Amino acid sequence: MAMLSFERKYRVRGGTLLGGDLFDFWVGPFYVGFFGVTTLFFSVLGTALIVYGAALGPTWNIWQINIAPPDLKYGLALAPLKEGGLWQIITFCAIGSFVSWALREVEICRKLGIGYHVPFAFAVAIFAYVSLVVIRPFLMGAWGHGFPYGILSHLDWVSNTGYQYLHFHYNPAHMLAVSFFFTTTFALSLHGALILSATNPGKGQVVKTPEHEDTFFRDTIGYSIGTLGIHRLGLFLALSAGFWSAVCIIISGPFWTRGWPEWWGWWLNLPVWR
Ligand code: UQ2
Repeated sequence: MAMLSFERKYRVRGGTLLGGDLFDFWVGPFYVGFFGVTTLFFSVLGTALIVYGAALGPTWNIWQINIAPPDLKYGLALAPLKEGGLWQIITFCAIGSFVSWALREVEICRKLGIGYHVPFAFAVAIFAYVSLVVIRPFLMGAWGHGFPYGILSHLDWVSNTGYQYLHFHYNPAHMLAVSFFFTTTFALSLHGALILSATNPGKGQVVKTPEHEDTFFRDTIGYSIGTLGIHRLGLFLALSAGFWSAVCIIISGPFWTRGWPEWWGWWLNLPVWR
């Protein structure tokens, strides 16, 4: 693969967090680094263990393959390999590879001298996953509260966990998370449509400028957030969606054990209604 002239200029030594110059090289287009090695190690081992777990199971049906966490009776201890121990090691490998990937992104940001927005954003996604398989199970005292690794089985887990709290839509943090997810898609649809409208003005016409983009929104709603602003808003909305998703599941169990509709009793019990 040919190197871009830009890459020739910026493929420089340094910026590593760990390993110094030892892993500071590229394989083809890919930066390696210490964390490239650990990403590869954890992802290959984790994937192999998933395939092994599937081989132990009753089916090769891709929808039905399931690698379950340990029974609740094992608490926060290590379980036998075929009784959830596999799930525990796979979880360890998953977190190991996700965090390695984030740190490899940090090293690349340091080389380029750019901000850490991308690894930060990825860290929020990692936080959402870790909430489900480490933080909440830990707070509830058993790894068995983690979700199972399987296409249908994890959906069943989400459904069952939701119904344990009667109606998850009454969870205030869930309300915030859903609202942020919807607003994220709204903002991206506005942005995507606006960019394409300005860059595809029609046959024979010249591509339009950001001033045209600003003017469209000033004419329609009296306000334009601006070309940089829309990306700040998008990042904020998307990270908020992930953050409140993590909060909504961490508070379910460790901090609220009854049905979520009941939580709103504080509102019904306000002295102003009496
Ligand atoms: C905008 C702008 C962009 C955009 C978009 C807007 C030129 C290319 C989409 C319009 C966005 C607004 C007014 C914010 C909407 C608020 C929410 C919460 C969805 O002004 O500047 O840059 O892409």
